[in-house]
Amino acid sequence: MSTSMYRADHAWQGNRWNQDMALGVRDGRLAIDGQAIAGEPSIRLGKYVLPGMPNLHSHAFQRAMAGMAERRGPGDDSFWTWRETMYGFAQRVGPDDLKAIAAQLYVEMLKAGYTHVCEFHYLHHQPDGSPWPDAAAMSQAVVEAAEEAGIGLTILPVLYMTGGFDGRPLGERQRRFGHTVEAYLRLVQSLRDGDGMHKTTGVALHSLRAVRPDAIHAVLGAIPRDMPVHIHIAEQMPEVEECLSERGCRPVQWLLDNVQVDARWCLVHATHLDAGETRGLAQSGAVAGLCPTTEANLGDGVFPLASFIDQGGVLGIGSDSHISVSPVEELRWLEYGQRLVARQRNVAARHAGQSVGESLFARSLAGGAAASGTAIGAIATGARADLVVLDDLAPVLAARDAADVMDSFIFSGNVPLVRDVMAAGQWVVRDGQHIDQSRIADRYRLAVERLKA
Ligand code: NGQ
Ligand code: ZN
Repeated sequence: MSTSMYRADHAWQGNRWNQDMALGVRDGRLAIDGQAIAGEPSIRLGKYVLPGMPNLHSHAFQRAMAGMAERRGPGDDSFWTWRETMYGFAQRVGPDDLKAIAAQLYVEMLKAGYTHVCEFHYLHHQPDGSPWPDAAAMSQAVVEAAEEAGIGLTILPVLYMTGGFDGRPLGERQRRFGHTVEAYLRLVQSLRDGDGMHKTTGVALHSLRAVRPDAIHAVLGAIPRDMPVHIHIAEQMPEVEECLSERGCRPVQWLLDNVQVDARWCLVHATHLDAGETRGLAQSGAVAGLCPTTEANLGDGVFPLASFIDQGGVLGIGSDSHISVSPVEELRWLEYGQRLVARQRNVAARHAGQSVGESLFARSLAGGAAASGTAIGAIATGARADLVVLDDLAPVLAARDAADVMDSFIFSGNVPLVRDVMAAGQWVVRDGQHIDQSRIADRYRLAVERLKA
């Protein structure tokens, strides 16, 4: 296969803007030759070219209920009342629905500048809890949706076994999520067969509430050492308190003390951390998976960003419940949550002169790539060719130097500044439009109307 040559006026590389960069794309991956030479045959991508952002946490089916849990119930609403609404919706979703919803969601992600998604997938079985004739039917629906949309996928089949820290059985509406360890490992193995540049299989433990210690150890002992491992860890205070009373320590501490937490781990919603946990998590090299718009929407709490960064912690972003689908909004709210609590400005920039937008963008590329378990998140030789071209004619970028572009992109835009998106060397978004968006949106509408009926 031949190499296609592109050039960018400014390319985000190695945590900074490099000027006049030549980018080769071959077999879906990048080959960087260095500075573009004027007059050399190549296609100009645009003025500002970024690596696509990995989205490290998604429950695709929840996209179709976004906005449907914002009406007050009889008492005080909370994460737990939202979860009841979500369970009610989840009951009705079958493989075709899931494929239609996920494909629409992934189109939206690409248009917003995400080029990879880690799908934390636990809607495994039929509504009554029995397996589909093809036990992997729901996972397969996710895989096919990602292929249709053209987004990179880390499929994380989720192990879900118990309804709480005390080991109580799954509730009636959780039965669709359940597996034995043996059946779970069979699912993981069957999904690994199709792995390649576009798809990586990892594992996910739903939470310490849902997986007993012996099952955690059994899974970790059975999978390759380099497989990504994701877990929901400390999102809500009631789960921190339940962990304290059942296990005598907080959830992040329990994990750090009982398994080898390292760079292949992603701790999603590591929201509630004491000082020791913040240090331990930062030193472990694991990724803190932050989902600021969902965490705000669900009333979770605020992550200790400044001290985590200061201790060398790794972080990435996810859109989780998809109440919003945009890396811009995740990063903006990550910073704004800190400002509101600390009554300070420019929190994610940790030294004088540093840009908040650049700090957050660079960190979430690196953490997102680590959580995805594949070579993405950088404009570098060998990385998958996932590129985002900004709309440099957008008024909010007028008169901005490269040094101010990231902050303007993250903080000042109200319309998407993403113009073109390349995923694995293929154009999937041109001029703000996804190449298959009308077919995928039409099918999505039919699916959600069917689910409503
Ligand atoms: C989930 N979502 O699995 O979809 C969870 C809620 C739970 C978020 N944590 C359910 N945002 O944690 O039990
Ligand atoms: Zn989640």
